[in-house]
Amino acid sequence: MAVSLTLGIVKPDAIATGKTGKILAHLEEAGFTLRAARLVRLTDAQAGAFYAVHRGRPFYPELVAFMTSGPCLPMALEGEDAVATLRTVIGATDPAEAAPGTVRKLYAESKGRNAIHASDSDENAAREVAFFFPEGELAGMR
Ligand code: IDP
Ligand code: MG
Repeated sequence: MAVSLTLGIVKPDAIATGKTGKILAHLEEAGFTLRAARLVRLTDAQAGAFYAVHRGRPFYPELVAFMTSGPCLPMALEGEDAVATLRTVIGATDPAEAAPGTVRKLYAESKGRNAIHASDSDENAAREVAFFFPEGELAGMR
C-alpha cells in the first residue's frame, strides 16, 4: 500500500477535556506523520458545508451545534493506506461499539461527542484536506 493523506479532526469534546496531546501521540504512535494542523472555531456555515453529506439526517443539527461549540483541530495526516488505517485506529462511530485501544474507545464520550473525525474514502480525504488546507500549507510536500 502506498503512502497517502487523510484528514483527521480532534473534535471540540476532546479539546475541551484536554485530550488533544494524548490523541496526537496515539496517532503518531500508530505511524502517522502530521503534515498540517490548525486550531479553528468553525462557523455554522463551515460545519454545515463540511458535513453537507449528512444534511437531512436526524443528528445533523446536533452535529453542527457540537462541531461549532468550541475549537477543533483539523489535521492532514500522512501514512501507509492513510484513510483505511486511520478509520481502524479511531474505531467505530459509537465508542460503546469501538474496539479496545481505539481513539474513540479511549477518549470519546458518546456517539455524537466522539473525540475525532476521519475521512472515509480517498475522494473525501482529498476534498476534506483541501477544505482546511490549501495545497501550499501542507508542510514538507514535494
Ligand atoms: P463517522 O464519524 O464514524 O464517519 P458518520 O456516520 O459519518 O460517522 O457521522 C458523522 C458524525 O455525526 C459522527 O462522528 C458523530 O459525531 C455524529 N453522529 C453520527 N450518528 C449520530 C447519532 O446517531 N447521534 C448523534 N450523533 C451522531
Ligand atoms: Mg463519516
